[in-house]
Amino acid sequence: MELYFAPLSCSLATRIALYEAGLDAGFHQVVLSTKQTTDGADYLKINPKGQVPALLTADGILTEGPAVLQYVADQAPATGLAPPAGTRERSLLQQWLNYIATEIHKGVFFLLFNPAVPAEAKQFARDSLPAKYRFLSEHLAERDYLLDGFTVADAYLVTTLGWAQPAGVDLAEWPVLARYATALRARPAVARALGEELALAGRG
Ligand SMILES: N[C@@H](CCC(=O)N[C@@H](CS)C(=O)NCC(=O)O)C(=O)O
Repeated sequence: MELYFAPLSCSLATRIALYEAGLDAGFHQVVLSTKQTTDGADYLKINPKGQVPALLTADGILTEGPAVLQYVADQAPATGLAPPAGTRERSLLQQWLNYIATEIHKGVFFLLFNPAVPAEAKQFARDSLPAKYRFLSEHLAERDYLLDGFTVADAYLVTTLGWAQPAGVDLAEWPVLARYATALRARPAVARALGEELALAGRG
């Protein structure tokens, strides 16, 4: 498997999942502004959407973070990174992945980070975050993970929590989420993935 990624972006969740799963993978850094990989490939020929993550598998290219994360988890079913397909628990995992992708990732941070987004839209996104963080805080108040154990949804959520500070959101105001992020970042696979991508982003 080959992961196409950009440091500290949403593709970090897939790197975390790969390390949690103990799977071998190659990594190719994508420069999102030029759609080139740092090893000189035209990324649009690999993923015409030009977005990360993309995972090259023996069967071809797979895109969309929630799909990629579940694919990785399914390569290592014993790890419990995703509950078995067809169960209610698997639907709950998909519920979380979709919530993070649409409400947190695209609904807030995509807007806050994109320089082309007008200030009013950014403010709208910023104002929508407390209700979402309150919902997550209430869910995680008595739990260590979104589901019963660590899953790829936690890999995705901890990735997005890393965007709070650069977006000017003080996670200290959300102690449940701060505790959750700190605990997850202490997991060896998360620490390794985050450490590597911080270094690649020049923040190591
Ligand atoms: N729908 C895609 C969105 C992925 C996405 O937004 N990736 C961002 C990085 S976090 C990206 O590649 N941005 C560059 C671009 O959209 O051109 C998914 O869920 O995987």
